[in-house]
Amino acid sequence: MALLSFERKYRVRGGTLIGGDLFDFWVGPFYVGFFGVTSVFFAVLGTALIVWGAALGPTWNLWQINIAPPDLSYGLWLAPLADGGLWQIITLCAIGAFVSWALREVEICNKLGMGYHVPIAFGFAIFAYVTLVVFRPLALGAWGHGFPYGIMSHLDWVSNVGYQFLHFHYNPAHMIGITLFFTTTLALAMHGSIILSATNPHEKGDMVKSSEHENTFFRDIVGYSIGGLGIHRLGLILALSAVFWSAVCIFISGPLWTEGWPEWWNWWLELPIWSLT
Ligand code: UQ2
Repeated sequence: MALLSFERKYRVRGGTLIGGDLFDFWVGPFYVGFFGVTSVFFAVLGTALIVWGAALGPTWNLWQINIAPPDLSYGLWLAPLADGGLWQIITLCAIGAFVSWALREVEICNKLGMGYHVPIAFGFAIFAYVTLVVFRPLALGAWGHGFPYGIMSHLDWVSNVGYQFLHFHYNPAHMIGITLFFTTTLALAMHGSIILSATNPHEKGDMVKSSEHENTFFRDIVGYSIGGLGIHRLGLILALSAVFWSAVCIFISGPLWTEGWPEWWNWWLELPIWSLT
């Protein structure tokens, strides 16, 4: 793939976290680096193990292929390959590939003199995944609490865990997570619509409007404009908070509370302040 003329200026040497200049090169449009090598290594190994797991299973139907975690009876031990061991190694490969990719992003940020917002944001997604397949299974004492790798099977897992906890209704972290997801969609809808409406002409031949038009629209309608940079900061914090509270929601379901979440709120009724006798 051809290098765009201005890209040469930004393709600078250095900024690597490990390996010095050894892996500091590009393949076509792609920066390699030490973590490019480890990304590809873990991704290829993990994918090969998934195909191996599929070959052991009863079906090649893409929707039904399933790599299950070990039975709960294996606790936190290593399981035989065909009995959940593949799931364990595939999980390690996935985490290796995700973390490698995040660190490759960090090296590219260094080269460009950018902040680390992108790798930090990706780190929240990695954190959510690791919460599901490592932190929560550790807290519950068995790898079998991780979710199975399969298109239908992981949906079944979500459904079953949902029933187990009354669909998380009245889980306080669930409430906060939902509120943040909805607010994220509201913010993006407001942002996307204001950008399109300021960019597209109102009448044929109109000029593209400036950011002052955007400010004025929101000041006229809600009395406040957060600004062009502000809306992106707000969007990022809303999205990352939604991911964070989702992870809290599932982590506390099981390790901290095993009944339906409505009962959790009995702490309020059990406060000593109500007993007047
Ligand atoms: C804004 C602004 C933008 C925007 C948006 C707003 C010019 C192009 C969407 C308006 C945002 C506000 C009022 C905050 C809303 C708060 C929540 C919690 C949804 O002012 O600057 O830049 O895109």
